[in-house]
Amino acid sequence: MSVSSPIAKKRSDYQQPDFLISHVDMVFHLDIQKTRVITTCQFSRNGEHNRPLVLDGESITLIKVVLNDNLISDYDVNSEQLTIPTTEDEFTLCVETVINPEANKTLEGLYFSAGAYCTQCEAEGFRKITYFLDRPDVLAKYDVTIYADKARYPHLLSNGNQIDKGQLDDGRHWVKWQDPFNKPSYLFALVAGDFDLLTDNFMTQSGRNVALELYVDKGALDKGHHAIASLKKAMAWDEQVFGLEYDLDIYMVVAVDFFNMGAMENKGLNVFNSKFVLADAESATDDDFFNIEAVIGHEYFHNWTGNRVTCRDWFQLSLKEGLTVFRDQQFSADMSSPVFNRIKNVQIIREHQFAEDASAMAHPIRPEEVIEMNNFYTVTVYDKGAEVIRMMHTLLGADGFRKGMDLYFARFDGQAVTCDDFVQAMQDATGIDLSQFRLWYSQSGTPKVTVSDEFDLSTGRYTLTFGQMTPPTADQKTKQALHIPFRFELLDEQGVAISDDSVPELKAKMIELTQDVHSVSVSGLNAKPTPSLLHNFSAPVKVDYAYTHQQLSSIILYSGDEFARWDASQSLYSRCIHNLATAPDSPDNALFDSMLDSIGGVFALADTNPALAAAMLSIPSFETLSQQVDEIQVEALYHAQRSVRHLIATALSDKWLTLYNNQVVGAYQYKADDVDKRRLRNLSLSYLVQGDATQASELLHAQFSQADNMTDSLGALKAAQYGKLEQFDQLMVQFEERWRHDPLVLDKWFALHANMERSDILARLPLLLSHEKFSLDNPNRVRSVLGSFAFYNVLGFHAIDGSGYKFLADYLLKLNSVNPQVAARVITPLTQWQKFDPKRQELMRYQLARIADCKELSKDLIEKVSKSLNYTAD
Ligand code: B3K
Ligand code: ZN
Repeated sequence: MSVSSPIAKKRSDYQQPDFLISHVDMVFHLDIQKTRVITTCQFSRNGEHNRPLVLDGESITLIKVVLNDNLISDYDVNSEQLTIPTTEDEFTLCVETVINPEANKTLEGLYFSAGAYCTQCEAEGFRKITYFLDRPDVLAKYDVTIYADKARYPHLLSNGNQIDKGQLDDGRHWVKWQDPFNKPSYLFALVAGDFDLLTDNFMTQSGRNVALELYVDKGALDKGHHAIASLKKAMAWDEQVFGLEYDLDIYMVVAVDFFNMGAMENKGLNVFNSKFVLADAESATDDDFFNIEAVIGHEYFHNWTGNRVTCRDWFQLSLKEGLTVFRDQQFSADMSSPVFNRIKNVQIIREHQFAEDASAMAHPIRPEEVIEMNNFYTVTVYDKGAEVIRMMHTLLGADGFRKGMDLYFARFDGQAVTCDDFVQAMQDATGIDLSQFRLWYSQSGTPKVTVSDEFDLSTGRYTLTFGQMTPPTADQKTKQALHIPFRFELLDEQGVAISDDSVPELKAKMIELTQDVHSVSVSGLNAKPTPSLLHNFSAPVKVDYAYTHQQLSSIILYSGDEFARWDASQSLYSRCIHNLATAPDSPDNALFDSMLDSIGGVFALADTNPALAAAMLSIPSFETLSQQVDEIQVEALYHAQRSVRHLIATALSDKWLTLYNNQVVGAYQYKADDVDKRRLRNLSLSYLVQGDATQASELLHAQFSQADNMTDSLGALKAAQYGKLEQFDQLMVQFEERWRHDPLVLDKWFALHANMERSDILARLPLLLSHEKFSLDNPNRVRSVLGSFAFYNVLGFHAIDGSGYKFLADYLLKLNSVNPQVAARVITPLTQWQKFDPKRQELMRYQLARIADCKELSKDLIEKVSKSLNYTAD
């Protein structure tokens, strides 16, 4: 079936705005159902034309329009626009609107939840607050005055500096804020509520004192210290690495429980999902601590990459997001283990971005057309975008990249620019030709680099040939050769890297692939070397080279690149799993021996490089394995993955027990050494539950009852879930009792239930959804249940009777009218039907068609569902 879609906006249709705004004055009279907003803007006509002023506006009630002090009525207003027929070149327009924050469950615009007012304007939410030129290339200075009841909303916050405040006789008070920086409307923010406040300060490198303020739910103050410490680290890091200082006198962060995504970088007033702010040892895991530091860093780094220099239009989103993800990745790497961080980055690409490329949603990091912008905050724009920035870093070197960044800010500070402007700055600062490199911005898809080699024993000449090819994607049939920085080295029989300065690629340990085929030759060798390929994942590509098992083992042991060692371990596991999935009755024993041998050797790394050891001892996820095959055989692949785990668990059981017992950690602290130990300990436990059940059960119980921290409690629960021990249900009951008051911990509990492998999962899910603590209004909760199920409960979601797909579709139809943005995220696994068997494809498409039939379908879902249903393979 085919579905027609609303009209898409195209990147090529960009036009400058007809009018500019120099100043915005806003007055908010906050009321839960009837908030009055009075917006007064100074407009000027942009260029020679006589077109009327057309403002964006959605879900708001227009009260009055005053043009240059005259009340007017000759305007046109419809559900999306307000058109003012004026011929003036400079004028003042005052628009009064009324909005209903309580009814706003989309969590976009101004909304009221959990007793507080909060805004979210990116990408196009400001138009739900007032009529405006709601586009990122209209920059203005804002004055904002907020009126509200003082007792209920003692804190009234907006961007910039507080410049005035007062008290009314009726119990209300008001605060006036002024943001001295020009900004686009998507960076506007307002928060009003009763919070606990944690304060600190940061002295910038030029000696300015910045007040840091963290606003959290009443009683949660103790959980804010890690976020504040992370913020200070991020501020110092940006000064050291990029020479970038914070520019206002105050930096505020507010944590809220109801938020569509992680956080938002509003100028001077970040709003965060409390998941990425609140942490203490008892309730947050090491991963939570890590993520808080990363997201706090990410939003802080946006102050320069996004706020000071912003996007000309939303097609350029990767200009700020790809670059800021790259910056937060570098920050996290500097704060902990670089290789472990790099592995995490790559896992996201392999699990999710490659899957997006293979689906109907495939798009370049700079999309060409968009129906609903919120659908393009994707792993492609963010994470592949970061990989593209990283490739420039690789090609230009750290110094060249820094020069490029300096030039970018010198040229474009205070402006709204394009991805091309960024690349041009990088090129101009270094003289390095990036013309072909720009294709990464316009071409979608996962390039495949096929490597082959030949060795002539008589001459000692070894030739390595690289071919690149990008398969067609749903959005783009023909592809061109890309500029790919491909890092590699050659290992001799002893595992030593071969050096030959007469071969430039070998000297640089990198070949720049720019054509369909390249080759590199080395002479004077007495044996065929082992190529160790794609060091540090130098490009977001798939590599195809016919390694022997011995070669992979040799890379695992000897490669000079830690990432490559991990990658070889994953290739070896993948081989075993695919071998078992396709030939369960005749496994390749030599392959399995080779794998167990190599992996057995990795245990020795646990003392010297525990982060790398933990990563190498973990097998690839189902999602990663899925991207390695043309058609996913769900049960075969899943059971093969489990069998290989089981084999590793039982064949190396003594080693797992020793490893478990060796990880002795004192009272909880979030510090690298302890994090590594807890990771190894919990990894060991998850293997141990597959072996001697009694022994594992005792260990697990002891760990669960003695844990002084959430990492170990949850580690025990996950191991119990994994081992399908009866203990699991019992521990979950205890866990719920202890944590039912804490929403963030309860989310973990919901998620553990939703991704549990059990035959009655579809009967249990409705129980979860009717749990008194479940609400479709709460995005974190929805993601915990529906998201965990659809993304990670492989056997449940892909049940061959289609019940998993139907379950998801039923709830998406409900969520559609509550929160379309979250619905459009959670639908992702259903849209990725292309790689499944014909029967499942049909079942998945059937549910998509059911969703498509919904009369009131949001633009968010229409875009995803219609693309997915209209997809045809070549
Ligand atoms: N810029 C925001 C994301 C906004 C998403 C809008 N649907 C958070 C971030 O990337 O930092
Ligand atoms: Zn961002």
